[in-house]
Amino acid sequence: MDLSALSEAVIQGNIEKAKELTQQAVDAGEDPQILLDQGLIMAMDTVGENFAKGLLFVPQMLRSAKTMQECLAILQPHFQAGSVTSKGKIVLGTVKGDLHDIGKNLVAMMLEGAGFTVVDLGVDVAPEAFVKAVSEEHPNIVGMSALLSTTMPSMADTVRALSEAGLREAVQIMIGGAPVTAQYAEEIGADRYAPDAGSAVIKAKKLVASA
Ligand code: B1M
Repeated sequence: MDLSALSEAVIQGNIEKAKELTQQAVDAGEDPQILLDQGLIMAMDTVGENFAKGLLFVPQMLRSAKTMQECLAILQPHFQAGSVTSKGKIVLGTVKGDLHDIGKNLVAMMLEGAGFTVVDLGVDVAPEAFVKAVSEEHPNIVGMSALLSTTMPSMADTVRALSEAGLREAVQIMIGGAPVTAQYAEEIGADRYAPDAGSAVIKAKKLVASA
């Protein structure tokens, strides 16, 4: 299926058109993963490139983000595996100072679909809030997302805060987000880096199994 019309609708921030095309594609039996990767995520990459080139501005970026979120809501039921027993618990959030949540929400959606219990702390999550959630929720994994190079250091602050609270050994830490790398994960003492939502699920399963 040609997904260029869907991508274009997301780039234009045309919510109604994008929803209609997503629904049509789902009804026609298109693989939700292909819709996601080749229709929606590729569109957001173009939006990011256009923003970086000064071809569009924050309000348009916001509109495209809203469009993507509405399309994701249509895809969400198709990623739910309906697992009964929890595979483990993950406390997840976008780090302090960072408001990007589409990738984090996608990671949450995929993990839930794979049977994990997800405690989503939202965006702009301070290290202390991660520490509080870990002491209250006793998760297997702490997941942090950052989309800005300026907010990545908050991941290191959170690892440090967990150590200072005596909770570092009680959890596995996974990080991700566009500017994040495996090397950065190693540098700050996180256990795993995942480049996308699919690998986040695979790595979460391995982390729980190895704990
Ligand atoms: Co912003 N933004 N943004 N933005 N934005 C980027 C990130 C940017 C790369 C655009 C650009 O310049 N090319 C740039 C960052 C540059 C940098 O630091 N390296 C940028 C900037 C500069 C900014 C502002 C500073 C702009 C301004 O105000 N001047 C501002 C900052 C606000 C803040 O956070 N304090 C800002 C604001 C915004 C909006 C609010 C308008 C909006 C976000 C809306 C929302 O999220 N609700 C927005 C958007 C939409 C983007 C782009 C266009 C798209 C992000 C996105 O949703 N991608 C983005 C450009 C880009 O990334 N191509 C950009 C789709 C999403 C599915 O991918 O989030 O990467 P992603 O998630 C992936 C993986 O990274 C991974 O899995 C996901 C799915 O496969 N992953 C994990 C993510 N988290 C993970 C966690 C894991 C594992 C994997 O484990 C726990």
